[in-house]
Amino acid sequence: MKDCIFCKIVSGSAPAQVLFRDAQVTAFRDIHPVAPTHVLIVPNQHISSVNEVTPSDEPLLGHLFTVARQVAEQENLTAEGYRLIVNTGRNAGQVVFHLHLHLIGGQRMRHSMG
Ligand code: DGP
Repeated sequence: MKDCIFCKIVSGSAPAQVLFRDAQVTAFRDIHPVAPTHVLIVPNQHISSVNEVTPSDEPLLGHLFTVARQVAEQENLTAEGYRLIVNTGRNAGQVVFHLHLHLIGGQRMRHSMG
């Protein structure tokens, strides 16, 4: 989608530290990391948020989690653990309206969910 920064990263027209890319999913480092490891995992196709997800997206979203697991392994996070976050809409603080999984790890996190 025109003017979507994550679509530009997916297509290679905007720079990012890409860790993984295949036909369906791209993973790249967050520009403002909140922990030693902070990776964003996005579907290559533009889905604005979880609000726009449909049953036909289920294989894609399953793959998103498989890639999250692979990136967690690559980043040596599996043993100590990590957090996956999907912000949806204003109250959750979603800033980029292209669905993404935050993969955060490398430090002990507070248990707060709010
Ligand atoms: P969210 O609040 O869930 O929409 O998080 C959006 C994240 O995207 C935020 O942690 C910062 C990151 N981000 C925004 N613009 C860019 C960019 O141009 N490049 C990269 N790598 N990350 C970005």
